Amino acid sequence: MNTELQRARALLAASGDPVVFTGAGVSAESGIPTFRDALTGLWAEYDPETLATEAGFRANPSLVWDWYASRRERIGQAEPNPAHRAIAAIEAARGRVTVVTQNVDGLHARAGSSDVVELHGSILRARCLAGCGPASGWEADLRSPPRCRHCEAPLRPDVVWFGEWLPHEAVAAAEAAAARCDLMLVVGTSAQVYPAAELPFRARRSGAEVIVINPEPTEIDAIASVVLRGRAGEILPALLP
Ligand code: BV8
Ligand code: ZN
Repeated sequence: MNTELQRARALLAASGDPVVFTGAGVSAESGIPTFRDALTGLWAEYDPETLATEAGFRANPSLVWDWYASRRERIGQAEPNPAHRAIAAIEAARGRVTVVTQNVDGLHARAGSSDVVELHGSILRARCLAGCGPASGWEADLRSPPRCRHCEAPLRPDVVWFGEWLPHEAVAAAEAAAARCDLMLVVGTSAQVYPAAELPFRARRSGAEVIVINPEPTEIDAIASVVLRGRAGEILPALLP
């Protein structure tokens, strides 16, 4: 076993309060394209940062809704992969492990993680564009935005779009976890989207060790105690006792 993996195993074994921070890469081996790869087919010519915005939705509700509907269908056919399961196994072995995710696919919960902070909401829920009611589930086969039954405004996916504030309770929980943990596993994120990408730096400032798991280099590598260059579905199971 290589020394970096041995060091990471030792850090996890010694940790009293590990937190896992994940991005789209943790779901890649479930067959879910990472965020920037998600724009294929009909949406290939669109920039996610314009499509994943309220203005983009208001300009073309059916196009944006269909993009989310197709992603949601794909997620419905996907299964948690060994990375999600290894994270749930860490919790099963030690009790509480907070998972702070940027993903909207719900796969951590489906793998068995019970303390999941969804910083960017969930594609599995929808809410009224006019904000008149709570989020709810939506039927998968709708091909254009359903209407709110209270005010007739279109429903929108219950995700955080670019230019929108993150849910304050999720931000508070994520910041508390980053401040409290003695180890943060940073898995499958390009760390380009803020304020989420701030969290590993916050954990480091609070004295936590940081382990990065990613096939590609990221800005978080500079503050990492260990960088494991590879895929989460292979590396995370190898960290378990
Ligand atoms: C905000 C939900 C305050 C939707 C997402 C100008 C105007 C306004 C805001 C900004 C601006 N300029 C910058 C900003 C801030 C902006 C931002 O950060 N932009 C970036 C692009 C620079 N942030 C925001 O707008 C946030 N809100 O700032 O509010 C505000 C309020 C009002 C006015 C102004 C400001 C909101 C950000 C949330 C956006 N919503 N998702 C949806 O999903 O459709 S973000 C979306 O992209 C994903 O959720 C995800 O978080 C992100 C992509 O990041 P990753 O998860 O890291 O995925 P990525 O594909 O990038 O990387 C995958 C990684 O996995 C890679 O490193 C790869 O190597 C690795 N990998 C691949 N395979 C594997 C693997 N790793 C391990 N194993 C493998 N097998
Ligand atoms: Zn409404």
